Amino acid sequence: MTVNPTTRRNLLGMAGAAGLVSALPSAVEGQTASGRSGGRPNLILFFTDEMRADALGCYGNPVVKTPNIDAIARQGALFENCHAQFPVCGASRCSLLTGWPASQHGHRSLYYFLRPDEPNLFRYLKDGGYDVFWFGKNDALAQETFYASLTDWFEPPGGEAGPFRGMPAPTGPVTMQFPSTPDRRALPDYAVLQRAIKVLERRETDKPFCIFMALVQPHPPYSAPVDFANLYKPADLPPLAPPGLAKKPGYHAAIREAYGLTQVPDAQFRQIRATYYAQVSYSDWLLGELLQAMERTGRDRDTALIFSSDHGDYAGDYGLVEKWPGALESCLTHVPLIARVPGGVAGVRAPDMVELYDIMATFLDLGGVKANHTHFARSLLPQIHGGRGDANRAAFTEAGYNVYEPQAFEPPGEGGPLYGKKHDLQNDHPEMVSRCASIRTRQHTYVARPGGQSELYDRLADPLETVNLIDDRAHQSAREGLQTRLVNWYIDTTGVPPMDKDGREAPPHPPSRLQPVTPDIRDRALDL
Ligand SMILES: [Ca+2]
Repeated sequence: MTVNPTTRRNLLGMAGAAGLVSALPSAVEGQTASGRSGGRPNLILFFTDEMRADALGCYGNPVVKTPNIDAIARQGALFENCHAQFPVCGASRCSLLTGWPASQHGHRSLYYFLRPDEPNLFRYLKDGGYDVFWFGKNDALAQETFYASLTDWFEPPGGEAGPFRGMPAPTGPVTMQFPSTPDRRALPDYAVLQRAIKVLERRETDKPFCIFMALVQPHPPYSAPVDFANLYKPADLPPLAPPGLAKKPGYHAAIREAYGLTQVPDAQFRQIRATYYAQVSYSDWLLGELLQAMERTGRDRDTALIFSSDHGDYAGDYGLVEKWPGALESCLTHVPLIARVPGGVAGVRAPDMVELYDIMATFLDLGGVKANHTHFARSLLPQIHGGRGDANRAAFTEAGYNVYEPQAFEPPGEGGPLYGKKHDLQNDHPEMVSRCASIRTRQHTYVARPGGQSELYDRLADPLETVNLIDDRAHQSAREGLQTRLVNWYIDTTGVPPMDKDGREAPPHPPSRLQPVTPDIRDRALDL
């Protein structure tokens, strides 16, 4: 029998979350569950993949049920305007862990991760005395960086594709819709959750811990466990941004053509959105399981929990699915960021612009660990404790890659039924993934795209970014102000030197004996 999570499981979750609200103390005081007194908080980053901020109840979604996420927002601080540094996994996560924009070290692909000579949040925490656990997908550290940065790690076998192995390959348009999966506990994210709970239960150490839960949901394929799959009716959803809008970048039409999406009716895009929302509710259920385990182990009292995601998803907006490496729509950049920190003020809603990599500075601040590199992330602890943010701040996001950096492209002929056409399109038409950069203020989105269509939107009047004002004379001065600020940001943030220094003198030892050693000279020496 199918269990409808709204009628049973979610109600239990809501009851549990409501209990947590009253049970959560306002500060870390006295003995913790392990007997560790006071000290630095444990840290958990519950990091979903491809979660749009506007898909959550606490961010104003009128349909989606996210009782557990909403609960931690009530207990902590919700950042209303957080944007990622890049709309793609690897690049976004490299920024998250360094506080660097992609332009600082060229982390703008799925194939260049943080190497041992680059800084990362987790190595700082490990060097600072934390046990650091990484459970879930990677997409951020080069393999040789793991040992120095992490205490332990676990990647569920089979990865993202695991639950869909054995299902028939989809034919027809690339909608990325798959059938439901049978068991909510058989998905990789559930295995990640179990590993995290094991850390919560440990009693044998006084070291604080940091757990990075690098989850897969609600990443496509659009498919939810069967008892979530029918939570939302397509007819009940708010309108999607329509396809065929004027002055949109070329990849809108190119993707729709290449994927066969021009044949897909609006009703099917709404079904995609409904399934995506079901996946969001599944992620919320996982968080509820974690919250219950934190309460059971007493870890709710000494653990700072941050909920966020690496970037968003089209989920049917503009007649598109998934995401695109050269795209900068707000549905891809605007991510949730909620922090429930012991001692923090409950119910904060911070309206100012913040950036995803602020998580790095916030965790370092909480852990009392200093970064040893110049970065641009800002600690969010002032807002978490009820203070004001920076009302003049803007958020910057970069995307894309150009033909002179073929190493960044997703390889042609690979990617299978879901991503094969994506790979081929960017290789056949590299102008569709050309480099671009954006600045967002609370009112505007401005996207500079030298190799394609630039964009300007007034999000207060047009939150779905449907009317491109780039050529509108009435918005000329706003555009010029944003352009100047974007250039200034590049001037200010690009190419910072490392902290260690090279001596200005030539090295003390000359290179070597300058006389060349030919084979006959070598042989004569060997024959003595
Ligand atoms: Ca991702």
